[in-house]
Amino acid sequence: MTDWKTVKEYEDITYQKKGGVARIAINRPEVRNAFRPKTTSELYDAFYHVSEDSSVGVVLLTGEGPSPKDGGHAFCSGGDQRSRGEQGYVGEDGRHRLNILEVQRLIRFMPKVVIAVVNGWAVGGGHSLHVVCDLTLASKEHAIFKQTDADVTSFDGGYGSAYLAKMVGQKKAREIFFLGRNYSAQEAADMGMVNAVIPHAELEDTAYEWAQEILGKSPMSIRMLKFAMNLTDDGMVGQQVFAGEATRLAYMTEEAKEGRNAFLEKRKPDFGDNNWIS
Ligand code: S0N
Repeated sequence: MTDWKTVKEYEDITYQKKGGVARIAINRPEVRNAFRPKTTSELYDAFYHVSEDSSVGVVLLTGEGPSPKDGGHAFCSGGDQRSRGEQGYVGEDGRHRLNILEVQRLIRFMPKVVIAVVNGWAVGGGHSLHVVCDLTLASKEHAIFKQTDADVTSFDGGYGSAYLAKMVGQKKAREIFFLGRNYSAQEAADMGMVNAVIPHAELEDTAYEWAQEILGKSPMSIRMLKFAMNLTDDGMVGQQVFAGEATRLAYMTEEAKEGRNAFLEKRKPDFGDNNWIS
């Protein structure tokens, strides 16, 4: 697809937009799209920017490639092990961070659908990224799912593992993490962590078509449904996010306008006599 428009220039990622769809891709194919602190800061910035863009309803998250070094395909191979310090991943400012978790939270809590377009390796923290996305589409030929967290002692005990277990079941999730094997796109689909297996040449077009189908739906319904499905796994934060949308809906009522107007006009509110609906 060629007619994507660049929204913002970055060093480690690309961020484009077309027809109500944004495309954010990690652009470090020479290291299988591993993320260093600069990458996660840029991902955070782009996801925050798109979350504020009311013309976008669906975000595709993918990896650029193939690698110029050897032609390898990757969605993301997790935290860049060369940037790993004693307390986190070390950025140019010398500070240790685990800020991929902030990116995960943005994906989880944004009122838009995020689709992981897994074009190659999804490994370690890259595997966790696909888990936290709302949907996953995977390349039939190149997607490989693998959890190396227990090999490199850099483990995701949050969405990457516990939420994965809700998705594929406890036994399978434990197998994925405890054995660290490779799984094909079809095996991942059979387990319930991939929505569809797509021939590689059609992957991005198919993701765009899925996005267009979603964009035809009621935006309010989509975000209420996303937050409703998140709620039971997200505790009080899940309730807070869902309740925020309920408050937004309440603001649209005559009752809410009367409450605001009465305060501004320094008078007692008149909510009417027959509004205690059953
Ligand atoms: C991806 C793998 C399986 C690909 O194997 P393949 O195709 O044989 O390629 P290689 O020759 O191995 O790699 C090509 C070049 O890319 C470099 N490279 C690959 N991955 C990384 C990486 N993660 N960091 C740095 N460099 C990487 C290779 O070194 C090679 O470079 P050259 O050509 O110069 O030799 C295979 O590469 C592999 O297994 N990679 C490592 C995967 C891994 O262990 N990732 C880290 C796992 N852990 C996390 O990601 C946790 C991250 C985290 O931040 C976190 C922390 C707390 C809570 C949550 C999280 C979270 O998960 O988000």
